Amino acid sequence: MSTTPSRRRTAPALVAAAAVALLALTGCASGQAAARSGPAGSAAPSASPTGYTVVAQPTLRPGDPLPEPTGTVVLTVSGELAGGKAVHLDLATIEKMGLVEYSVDDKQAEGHRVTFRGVLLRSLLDTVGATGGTTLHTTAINDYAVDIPMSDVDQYPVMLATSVDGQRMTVERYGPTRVVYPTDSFDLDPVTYDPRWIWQLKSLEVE
Ligand SMILES: Nc1nc2c(c(=O)[nH]1)N[C@H]1C(S)=C(S)[C@@H](COP(=O)(O)O)O[C@H]1N2
Ligand SMILES: [Mo]
Repeated sequence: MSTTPSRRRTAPALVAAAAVALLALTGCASGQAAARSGPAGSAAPSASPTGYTVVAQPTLRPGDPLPEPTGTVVLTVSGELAGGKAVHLDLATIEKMGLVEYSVDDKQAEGHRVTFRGVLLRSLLDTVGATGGTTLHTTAINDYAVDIPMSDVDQYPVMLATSVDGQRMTVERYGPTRVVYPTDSFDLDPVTYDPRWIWQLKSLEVE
């Protein structure tokens, strides 16, 4: 059984990101070089040095008992969980784990720049007791499947989006939930990372 304190790995990455952003703000050349700049004319990276803006603090936190779903179950989390058994989540429960947002160019699905709002995957995993593991095996409603290394969620503000541009995402619109990567704020090679933008997410298995 792994006792890896994965949450702690988040801190250095965020501190580093903040330092880079501060250097950029002060106009330091090396800081500017380190911060990713998009093509000329594209929107500036999200205002926050962490790459996301906090919209709502969590009201459901790690260690709190998880409420039984009252709405439609949109996501099942299984595998290496502190509670031992799989967790079934509705949108309301997911959104109690704290809401963040950031904008990205969603070339692959929406086809343009949008703002996603949702919960950080790291927060969701911590709240359901998935503090260990090295891989997230994910599957979608259409049976698309992809593995997300746990290091992604520790290093980057990978989001489980529950809305896009203020609207719920239907299945036709790649919902009800989708995994989103912070491509505005971090230099993420599309060859590696695009396949990890799984939409119509159905399940996460922690291994
Ligand atoms: N649910 C679901 N999510 C998915 C896919 C899919 O088929 N179904 N394709 C993935 C792959 S392989 C990539 S590269 C990106 C973009 O897919 P597209 O180029 O087919 O739009 O979305 C990913 N997310
Ligand atoms: Mo792909």
